[in-house]
Amino acid sequence: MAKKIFSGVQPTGNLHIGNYLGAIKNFVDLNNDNQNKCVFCVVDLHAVTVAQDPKILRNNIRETVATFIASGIDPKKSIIFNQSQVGAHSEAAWILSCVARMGWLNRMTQFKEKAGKDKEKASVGLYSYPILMAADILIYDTTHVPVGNDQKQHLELCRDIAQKFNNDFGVNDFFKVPEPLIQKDFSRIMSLKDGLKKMSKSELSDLSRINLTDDKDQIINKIKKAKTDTLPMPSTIQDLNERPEAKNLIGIYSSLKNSTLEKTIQEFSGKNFSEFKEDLSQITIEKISPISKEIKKLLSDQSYLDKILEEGSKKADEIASKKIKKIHDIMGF
Ligand code: AQP
Repeated sequence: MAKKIFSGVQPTGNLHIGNYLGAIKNFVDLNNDNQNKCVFCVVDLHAVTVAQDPKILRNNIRETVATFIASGIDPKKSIIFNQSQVGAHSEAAWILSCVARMGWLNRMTQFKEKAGKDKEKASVGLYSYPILMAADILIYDTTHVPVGNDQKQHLELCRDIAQKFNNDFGVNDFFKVPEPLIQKDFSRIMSLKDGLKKMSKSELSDLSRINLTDDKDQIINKIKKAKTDTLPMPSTIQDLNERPEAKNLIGIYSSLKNSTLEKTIQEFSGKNFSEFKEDLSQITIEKISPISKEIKKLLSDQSYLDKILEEGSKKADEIASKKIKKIHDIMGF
């Protein structure tokens, strides 16, 4: 069945192997299926929910586009653009913020994690971020949203908002209620320093993640220093219980190999961790280095990247502004 796909990545720098395995790799597969209509967005309006330096933000927007293309998304097949260039996102977000309920937003765990202890000082945008995310998705009549596991709750909220709008205005099926596309395994890659914490761009320690721009030596060094425990490599899945760091590294290896945890466990059962880490470094370099080389090459041609964004924004605007006109009509504007 033809799917309408939408997903976004924040241009907050340091795109890492978690973003790749949890989301971008999946975008590439969806882009390659000719039946799908894909829209991939650099969500710069989401990025400014925390302070950004404008010059760095502009570079990060280009770097995110370069990462999409270097990973295998074809701008001739999929729409690639940045959110701020299509006004319909902000307008729909305002309208949907009048549909969403405070109680729904109060349950969002990502806000609690990101705002930390001092919620009073967090931006209002950080709090209402999931409504903008719902707007992003709904204005393209999206049927499927490929995301990492951390976005599951926001997607459920998006579904609730779509249904409430349709009910409130008696417009059955006006907003399509989108399905999440979350990989069964490896949809949450954890920090190399703490197997209980998500690998994240904003984590201060660069050793906690493998960036998609890391070179061979950086990858080897980070994997060598990655936290493990004192036990030998597991022989069964059950052996991974209570061993979050080992599970994470074995998960990364399995995902890069397009294999399963079970097969990886079989492959390394009885061996020691240092042997496994060598093989993990090798497969990571094999998969990530071509992407990182291509990112660097693309970044040397800024006008090409800007052109992709400009053309993508025009195409996205054509679709989104039609939906906004219909929303105006429904709401009596
Ligand atoms: N650790 C992860 N494992 C699997 N998937 C992940 N994603 C992010 N981290 C992991 C998925 O990547 C896509 C883009 O994420 P994003 O840039 O929009 O924002 P995020 O989820 O907030 O990512 P980070 O890395 O944690 O950024 P910061 O530190 O800036 O908040 C999404 O589909 C996400 O699920």
